[in-house]
Amino acid sequence: MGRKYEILRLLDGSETQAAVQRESRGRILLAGLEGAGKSSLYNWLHACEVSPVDVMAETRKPAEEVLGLFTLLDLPEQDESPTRWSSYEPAPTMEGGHWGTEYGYSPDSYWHPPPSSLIPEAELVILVVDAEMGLTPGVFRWFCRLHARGQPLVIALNKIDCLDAGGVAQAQALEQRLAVPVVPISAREGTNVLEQLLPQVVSLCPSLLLPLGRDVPLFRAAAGRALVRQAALTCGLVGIEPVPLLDVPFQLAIEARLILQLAALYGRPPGERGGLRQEIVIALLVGVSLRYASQQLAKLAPMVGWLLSGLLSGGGLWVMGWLTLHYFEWYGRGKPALWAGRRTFAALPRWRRSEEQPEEAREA
Ligand SMILES: Nc1nc2c(ncn2[C@@H]2O[C@H](COP(=O)(O)OP(=O)(O)OP(=O)(O)O)[C@@H](O)[C@H]2O)c(=O)[nH]1
Ligand SMILES: [Mg+2]
Repeated sequence: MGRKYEILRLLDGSETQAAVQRESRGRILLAGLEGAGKSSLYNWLHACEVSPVDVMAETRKPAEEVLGLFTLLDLPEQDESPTRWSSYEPAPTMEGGHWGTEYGYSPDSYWHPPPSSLIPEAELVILVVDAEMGLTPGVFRWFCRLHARGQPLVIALNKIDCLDAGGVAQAQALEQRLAVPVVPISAREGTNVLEQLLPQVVSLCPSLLLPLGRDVPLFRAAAGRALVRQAALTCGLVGIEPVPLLDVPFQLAIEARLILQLAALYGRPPGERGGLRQEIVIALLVGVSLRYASQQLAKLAPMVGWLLSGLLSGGGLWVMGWLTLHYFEWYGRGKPALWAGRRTFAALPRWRRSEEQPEEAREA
């Protein structure tokens, strides 16, 4: 790689890329008793019918279904051992001398749920609870098991469309009782899912912001905006330091990382053939040069200058991040980039735009 690409190595460094790739992976366990609404929630988030929704919720299926970021886990209502059943749960019925013959299950397969040790690893657990059923002994037992594993846990109190007053009172009561966040939702209608449930997930486990944005198209733009906000805040704080130019490497690193994160969010990994290397450099050069010039000037005046510098830093990154976000947003839709910088540089001879653009984008 020639000298002119050295700056690319700095900005598009493999360490930053690897860190962003690590951030892009994650796992969320979507657990709940049968019929609680796991499949409905997954399908609503992904705007398609991927996981079958059962009208006959008691139908038995494999306990675990891995779908990208989410692992759907059916939790049987009954405890692991029939001998441990107590008076509040009915004993299994015998059908003509056979156990559960209508479903074709033997006592072993029918009554043995996955042991706790087989619950898949995840960064966070969403326990889906049927609001109409409430906190049954079965739900409570599984809650205790999942909670004891130490991963962050949020309860999605589902089917609130069937309750009066949106299930707010039930959610509060459950939250007080179990001391974990409870979000009332309707998986069927999508009520509170994007507005409350996913933000709650991210606040419990911030590293899931990027994977969630990647996996859930409806949440992508919100995740992008949150990433831009976080980076702008960090950049603003770094920009307050008083020594001119000392902050520049840090600012560049924050900026490059943000672009890599946004690229990962929209499934455009830098470094791929015809990838984003040039775009990263253009973003950094165009967005940064004006900002740093004014910032370094501002540092000549103490106190006010430092604050001004921090504001310029954070504000500049916010504008650049916002433009980048829109660029990816439009690029993903196959439309021409809105970003003026891209158009300017599109005329450069080394710009291998034709190799990387989707067919519709080239036609547009
Ligand atoms: N009213 C209402 N019904 C819902 C809601 N979410 C799910 N249901 C219904 O509840 C039933 C079970 O939903 P599923 O999404 O299949 O539940 P599940 O947890 O995946 O069930 P299993 O895969 O059998 O464990 C279906 O009839 C859904 O239509 C909701 O928010 N409101
Ligand atoms: Mg299901």
